[in-house]
Amino acid sequence: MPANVELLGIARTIALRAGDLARLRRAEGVEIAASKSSLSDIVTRADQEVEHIIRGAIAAARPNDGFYGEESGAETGSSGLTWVVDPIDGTVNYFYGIPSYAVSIAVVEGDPDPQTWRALAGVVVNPAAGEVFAAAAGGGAALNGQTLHVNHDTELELALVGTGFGYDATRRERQGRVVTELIGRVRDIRRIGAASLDLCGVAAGRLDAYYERGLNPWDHAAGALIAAEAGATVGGLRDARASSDLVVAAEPGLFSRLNPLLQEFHRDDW
Ligand code: LIP
Repeated sequence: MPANVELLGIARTIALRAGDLARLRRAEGVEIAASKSSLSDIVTRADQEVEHIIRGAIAAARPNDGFYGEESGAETGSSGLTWVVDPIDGTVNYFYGIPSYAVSIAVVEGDPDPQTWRALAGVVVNPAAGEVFAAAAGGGAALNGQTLHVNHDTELELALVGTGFGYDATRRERQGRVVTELIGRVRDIRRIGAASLDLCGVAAGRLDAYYERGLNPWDHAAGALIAAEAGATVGGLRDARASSDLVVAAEPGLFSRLNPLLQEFHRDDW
């Protein structure tokens, strides 16, 4: 089994190359290739092209590892490791030219299931901002080589909380009602539009907390490790691990104050 820092090096090299391509394609103009779960859930030709080069580079570097990507699906490997990839997280931002999108690459031990995997290394590159967030399990988290630490001792009423909304209109309405319940109890809400950058925002102290329901594994695989390595508590509903039911990341004290509220607001299955 390679060391986590070796895996991180592979992830970083590939993510930087993928980020350069994403930025180039954005400058050339972005075309929608298809829509997925709804008309607003788009995939661009750049998403597909970027994932293609990521998948090829990982196969060349780690031919026996598994792959699980947003656009090209899953392939089981024989090594016990799986690369979990969102080629362009924040696709709608990318399509509109909003400079908050990211290449997210993580490598996990075990099945690509957030309920059971052990994340070993993760990289989130925001090409528009020239920011590289990275973490190896047990090795801390960094932004462009500078060590990251979450905020601490944040009271709920002074917490800046990130969240996001799904592509299904009915779910978005429910998520909007959760924001209505929460916004008067915290400092303010931010909707950045890319879960990986939200989670890296918690790691960097740009957000005190982040939560979202309905995320796919590739949305949070790398960012959750980066947040955890920067000192955040990362979890899901009640004592569950982060999953599509709910992803919550916050500095530990705030997590214990925020999580009961989020459990109450997400008590129903919707
Ligand atoms: C996005 C997430 C974001 C969520 C969006 C979308 P995508 O992922 O990163 O947090 O609010 O609805 O799911 O689709 O851009 O890869």
